[in-house]
Amino acid sequence: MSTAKKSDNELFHRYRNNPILSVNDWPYKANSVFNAAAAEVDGQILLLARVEDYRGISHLTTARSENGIDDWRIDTAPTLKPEPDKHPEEIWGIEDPRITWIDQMNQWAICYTAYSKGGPLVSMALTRDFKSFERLGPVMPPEDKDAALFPVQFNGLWAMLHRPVPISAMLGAHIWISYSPNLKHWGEHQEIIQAREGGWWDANKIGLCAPPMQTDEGWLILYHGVRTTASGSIYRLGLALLDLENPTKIIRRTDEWIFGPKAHYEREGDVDDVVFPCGWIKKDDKVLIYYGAADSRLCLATADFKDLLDFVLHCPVV
Ligand code: M1P
Repeated sequence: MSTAKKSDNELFHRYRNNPILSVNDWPYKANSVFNAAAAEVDGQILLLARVEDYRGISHLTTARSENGIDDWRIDTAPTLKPEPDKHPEEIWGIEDPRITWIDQMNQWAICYTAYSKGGPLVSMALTRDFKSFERLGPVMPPEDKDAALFPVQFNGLWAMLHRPVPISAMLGAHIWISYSPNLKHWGEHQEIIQAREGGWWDANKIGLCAPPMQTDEGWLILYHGVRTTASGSIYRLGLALLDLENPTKIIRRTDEWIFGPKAHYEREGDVDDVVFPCGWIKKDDKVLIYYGAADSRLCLATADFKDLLDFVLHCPVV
């Protein structure tokens, strides 16, 4: 893969020909294509992209590629559309999916944001082929988003990371873990990664990006931190490591961000200064992140898996 030189302090190299997908490639009219989940399906890279239409309502559409870089084959119509008649919580669209392969169920689980009249909430669907979907409906009430499942059970329970938002912004928005016996009913809620305070890059509001990645050292977590400035928010990325056996326990966390908006396609768009990956793929010794740039287009960046792990392992013990 041909990549651009990595910027200072960043572990990821931007793909030289970013963006990899935009509305210019889309087979039907759309305002923006961004925040895609990613999975390796039948030897191909599948992206489940958030597509926003000209009403401002989002749906999800798949794009498939042999090499995960170009020659994308895009569904000619929305793959997963909001169904407000059956699912009123989807009235204002469905957004920001994360995909996890559940070996035990022999299918993919998709966590996505359903935009209800009461605010954004976490919904879930299952699929074997990304053509037909079994909706499980809302699994967390509003406001809650940025959710993904772990691929395995812990003591017989499924686990999900998610980001509820408290009544007062003063309390900060943090990453929680919850457990379920059946993917439908969730409990044992616990806050595990806190947004920092004051001048930090991840002060006050954080959220999970891609689903947890299993490594020998622990569950590798990619999350975004939102810095509020006089001219708007800046979305940057950091890493954390959770205990393999007990993901409620956080082992390490990066103090510095590892990737942030720098390229023009990340700095300018419908929402400036946003990098927002909902999917990552480990391919041999590389990790590929697929990220929404400025809420407008889809981009790719790669890192050495070893560099990511070394970096987080050299960060302070939490
Ligand atoms: O505009 C930036 C992002 O804002 C929201 O993310 P979060 O609630 O985690 O801050 C989402 O609307 C997301 O889709 C969007 O990219």
